[in-house]
Amino acid sequence: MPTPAPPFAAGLLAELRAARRVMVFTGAGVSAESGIPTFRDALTGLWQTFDPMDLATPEAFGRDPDLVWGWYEWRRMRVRRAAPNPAHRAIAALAARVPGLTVVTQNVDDLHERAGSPAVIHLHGSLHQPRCSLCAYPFALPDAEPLEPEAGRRLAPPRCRQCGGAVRPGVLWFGEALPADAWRAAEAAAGGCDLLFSVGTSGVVHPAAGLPLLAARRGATIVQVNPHPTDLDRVADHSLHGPAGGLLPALLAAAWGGE
Ligand code: BV8
Ligand code: ZN
Repeated sequence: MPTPAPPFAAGLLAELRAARRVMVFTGAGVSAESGIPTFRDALTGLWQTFDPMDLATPEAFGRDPDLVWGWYEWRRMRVRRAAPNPAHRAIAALAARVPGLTVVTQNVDDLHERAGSPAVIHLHGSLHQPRCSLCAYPFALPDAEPLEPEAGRRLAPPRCRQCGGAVRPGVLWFGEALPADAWRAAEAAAGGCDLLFSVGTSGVVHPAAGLPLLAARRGATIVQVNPHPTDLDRVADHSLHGPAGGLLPALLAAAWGGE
């Protein structure tokens, strides 16, 4: 029996129904109920197993490409076996309710797309678009499921067909600049929305973490969905403390009923 959703503030429901341009900004927490470990949650967080600076940097890949490629293939295999959860599906369903919806994610999984969200903006790249680390030539991942390396087991990265360079994951590592077009689109969405959902992010990675603040400065209503408080609690108009997989479908049902 799912936990009954808390009554939502009438103001929140009215603002949501009146919103014409909505931005949904997500982090690893939106995929947590799909079984994908988040980075910083105690006990389950991937970073607990690894030091992020040991693996999610270009230097780490240069130093030990097999360890880094093995870790990302392990993560890609986890994502491939996972399914979108009710939070991803509620976000996809929101597109039918608001005229202008933009989904901006820090995640490198494809669960938003698999739930039906079109044109997702990936600020930190994707597990599904590896490329050559030397000439950036795209690498076509084989259809077969990746080898299941135990976390931390090494896998030699494939070689580029063009130049023989080592293929790297298509994600953005610490110290790398965000893709300019994605960042521009995300800033425009944050600066132009009436309402911004911040779902499942601890808000510690920049410059992505600045997007809800930009929206708030421009007068947007900020709705945070996270079981735990974050720095954004100070800024959000509404902080819904609970799992997104329960709260988002309940919020949409409360706002629009079964219409
Ligand atoms: C750049 C891809 C410049 C790889 C990632 C000091 C201060 C400020 C900034 C910096 C600094 N020192 C360095 C920097 C910059 C650095 C940075 O921000 N560092 C941080 C750690 C301090 N940023 C960068 O390097 C960025 N680039 O600045 O470039 C530049 C400019 C020009 C030229 C050259 C360079 C690049 C950052 C991108 C790093 N790549 N990911 C990979 O995936 O391996 S970041 C990684 O963290 C993921 O993308 C992830 O999304 C992101 C943020 O984490 P969250 O998504 O928030 O996940 P987290 O686990 O933290 O939180 C999950 C939340 O979910 C929790 O709050 C939890 O309560 C909640 N939750 C749990 N369950 C649920 C839930 N919520 C809802 N429902 C649930 N069921
Ligand atoms: Zn190459």
